Amino acid sequence: MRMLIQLNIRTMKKIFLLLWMIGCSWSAFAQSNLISNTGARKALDLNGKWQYIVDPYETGFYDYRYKELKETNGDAYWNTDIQANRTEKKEHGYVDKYSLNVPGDWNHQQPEFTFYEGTVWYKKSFDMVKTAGPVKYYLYFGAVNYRADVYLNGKKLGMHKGGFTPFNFEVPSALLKEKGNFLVVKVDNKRYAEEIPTLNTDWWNYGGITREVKLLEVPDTFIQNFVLQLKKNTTGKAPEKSPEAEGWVQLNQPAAAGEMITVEIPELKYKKEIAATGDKTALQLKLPKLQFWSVENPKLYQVIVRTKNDRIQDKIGFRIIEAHGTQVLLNGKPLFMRGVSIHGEIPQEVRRAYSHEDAAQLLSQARELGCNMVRLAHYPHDEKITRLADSLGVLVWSEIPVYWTIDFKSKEVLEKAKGQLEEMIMRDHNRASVIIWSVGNETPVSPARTDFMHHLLDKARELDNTRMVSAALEVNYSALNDKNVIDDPLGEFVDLVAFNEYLGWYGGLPDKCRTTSWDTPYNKPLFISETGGDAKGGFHADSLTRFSEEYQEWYYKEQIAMFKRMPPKFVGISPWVLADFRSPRRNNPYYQEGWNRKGFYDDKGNKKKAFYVMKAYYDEMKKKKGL
Ligand code: GCB
Repeated sequence: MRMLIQLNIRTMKKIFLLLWMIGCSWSAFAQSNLISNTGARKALDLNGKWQYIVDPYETGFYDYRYKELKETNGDAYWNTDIQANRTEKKEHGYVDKYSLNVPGDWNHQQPEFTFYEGTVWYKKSFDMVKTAGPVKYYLYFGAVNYRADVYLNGKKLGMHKGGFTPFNFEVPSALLKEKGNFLVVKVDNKRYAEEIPTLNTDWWNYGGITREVKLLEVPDTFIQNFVLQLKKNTTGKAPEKSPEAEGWVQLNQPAAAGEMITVEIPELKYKKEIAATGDKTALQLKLPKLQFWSVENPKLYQVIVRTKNDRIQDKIGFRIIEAHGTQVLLNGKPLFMRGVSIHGEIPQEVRRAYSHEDAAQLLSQARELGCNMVRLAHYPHDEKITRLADSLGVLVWSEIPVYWTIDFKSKEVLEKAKGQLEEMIMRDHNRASVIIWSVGNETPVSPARTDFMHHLLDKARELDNTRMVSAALEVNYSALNDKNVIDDPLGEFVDLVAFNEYLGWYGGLPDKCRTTSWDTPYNKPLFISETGGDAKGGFHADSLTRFSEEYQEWYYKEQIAMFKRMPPKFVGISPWVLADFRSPRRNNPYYQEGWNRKGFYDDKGNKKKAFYVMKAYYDEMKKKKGL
């Protein structure tokens, strides 16, 4: 009898194991809903050295007939321990000699990776202490470029595409061991016509696990995400002293009957209890008198959200941003954006930016230029930079890589773009610094493209109606005449009409600016989201010599004189670009050598002459317009 019971328990255990394994493979290609604010969660840091196997032919993924290998296949890479069973034939394996740092692109870590586009298998072993009691575990990735297939202890957890946004997969607790977990990620940064971005970009396609990795531990029922922002304003007036805030709290599963959610802002002595409804509970709060977040006073409040089982906190600034008529108002006051466009790259080390120090370098360079705003181009940057912007009082334009010629006719591509948009917004919707969600850059006008972009703008508003939505529009240089009108049909659907112009670099000489004017038929604020010309740092010549610092200096002098003649609806600019950045398209053998040289700073961090011209203009504008 005892034997029988034991047998039954053993069989039941097996059945249980089998059931969750089936469940697991069902969810193999579905991403768990994104968990936000992960810095406030208990987590095991999985950064550091990861072993790797470079696999340009994807031998670990396809068999010799190019059929996908099943994960149970003994030849599969992720189960490989090269030391075990020495008589077995193995043609791959992970050893310390082949290691890469995570976070970090692979390109800058080994010379043979500089131009690499393909598959690299990453492997990390880790131990952990499992918490007794009802908790859940999630593997969280800040970003992997571009496709990540994730396996733990030989079991596939899921797949994610999109190189600049976070994702997480739930890890069944039974799959985790206290010792010797074997985590493998197949990373593939090949470019495809039907992906986002597509085949063609003017930036380096850095591959790898480019942002942080961690194993999150959360309560069984937990707060997956919450947002609290001042209620959208359409009046053009300054917000009330005791403003209304709105948002929601998302749980990972429906709340128990009668469960309450508490929102607390200790510094304001504010506390409110709200009855939870299903898995998403709306928040409508009348806050006490507070200090508004702004550029001069980036005040953040600690906001705590609690349920019976969980507690999460974030630092949130409260402000209102609004496009009103032809102005942009920050807390009811007209704003002139002294911006600069930034790539998420550290040129001195020829690599992707990922750390707090990297964010500090980029933002302090922008602030030295006199900026109150940055355009984080052309993809969502690391969360550390939007968080730092919050605490420094720098305004942010955040964008998805819908860049140039995406396949606008494809529904699947639209879904991919929506996915990236959602991940960007869900990560950063509590950041006061973020004032603009941009759905793309320089997309060529056609009915299919306008429809595609319109869908994205609608989606951005549906996800977050408290910020402006926009896109960087393009100017057709061949049609340039002295009076240029930005009448792109997408202008009807954006809050801010933004356009890129390179008059004097791609079109004519800089003195063309003297006779050129810009306007838009839309009764909306007008913003120049890019302008610039190349200069190789340290190359001096007369101002007519392209690629010299003098040419770039002249370019900005003429541009600035033109800005001064812009119509009153002109609300700012984000010139191209803060620093020189790597691009496979830029191969002038004297001046570029794989670098786009339009930076105010060169690749060593030196300021070019144009820096001082732009800075003088920004100093003047700050005096004139404030903030
Ligand atoms: C643009 C693009 C930007 C390029 C830049 C250039 O219009 O938006 O990604 O890098 O021009 O340097 O040509």
